[in-house]
Amino acid sequence: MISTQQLSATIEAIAVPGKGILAADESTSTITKRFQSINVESTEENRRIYRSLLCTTPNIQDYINGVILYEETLGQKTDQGQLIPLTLEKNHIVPGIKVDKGLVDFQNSTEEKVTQGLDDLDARMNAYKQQHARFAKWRVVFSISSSLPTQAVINANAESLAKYAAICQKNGIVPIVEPEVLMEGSHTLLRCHEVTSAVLKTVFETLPKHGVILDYIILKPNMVVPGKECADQRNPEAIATATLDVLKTYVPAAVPTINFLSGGQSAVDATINLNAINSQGKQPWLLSYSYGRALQDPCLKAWKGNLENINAAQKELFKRAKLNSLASLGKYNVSMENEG
Ligand code: 5MM
Repeated sequence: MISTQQLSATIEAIAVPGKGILAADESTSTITKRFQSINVESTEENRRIYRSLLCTTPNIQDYINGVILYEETLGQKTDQGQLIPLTLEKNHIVPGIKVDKGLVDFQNSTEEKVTQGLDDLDARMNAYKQQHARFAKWRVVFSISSSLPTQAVINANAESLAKYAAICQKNGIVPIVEPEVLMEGSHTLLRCHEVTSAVLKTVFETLPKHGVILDYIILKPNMVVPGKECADQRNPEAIATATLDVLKTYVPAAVPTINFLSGGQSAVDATINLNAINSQGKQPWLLSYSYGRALQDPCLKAWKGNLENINAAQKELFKRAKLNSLASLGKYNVSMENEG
């Protein structure tokens, strides 16, 4: 039996117009790659300094009301000696936790992946709650080629998302449901539309079969975009139209908020496209952001692992959060990139 009181309170705290989620839940191997790009060693202490920097950015709560953390960060403290999730809570930002355990090959394929971590998930939930997490995240990924993804991998990933979401809700934790169609490849916008449709169709057929209540989930999908190597990159309006077409066809209105991933779009492109999506009239759900790279990249580059750069890095994060907040309201203009 699901007690909806906690789920409802968390959704009310997160599904707020003009606010979005920061994805700061890179696994150790992913954050190590990010740090390598700025020549910083990925030690536990450097990861603590960096995640503290993100979570203590002055006034970030004006635009960010949820942060997805990695398990390690739940137990780390700011320089002031306060646990990072508690610092977030104090600033009216809801702490969340990545609960999947990463990707493994699907059956005999090396090209298709499924997500692992279900086995001990129910048992882990209680510990995450004790550590102040009120929502969770589980990501599945799909590569596009002329023959992929197969319906078999779509079914397998939809099943894991649904089982995860049901376990979260049973424990009073709001699940972020993240089915990501990857941007790698030369596929067209139309092909991404086709694959994203197939994925969301299956996901929303599967969630109710496992008793997941759609009113208490956050959907974190990709935007419908052409592959990175596609010659025809299309304009933001075409991306917005294609994205909304898929969402309106497959995502029930009961879902309160859709928070897009950035998926490798540049920071500015992710803002421009979010604004275009929110410039096409009122939709049944909020349409906001849960970006990782598109919020963090300029901040990471400004930080460079140097304590003296912390203020400059926080200013970069604040700027991206503010501009994406405006984009989530359809009030962004690219000329704002050069202001302030
Ligand atoms: C922040 O990165 C998240 C964790 O990634 P790994 O499991 O690969 O370490 C990731 O799930 C992220 O939340 C999504 O990919 C969305 O981030 P982007 O950068 O695409 O907005």
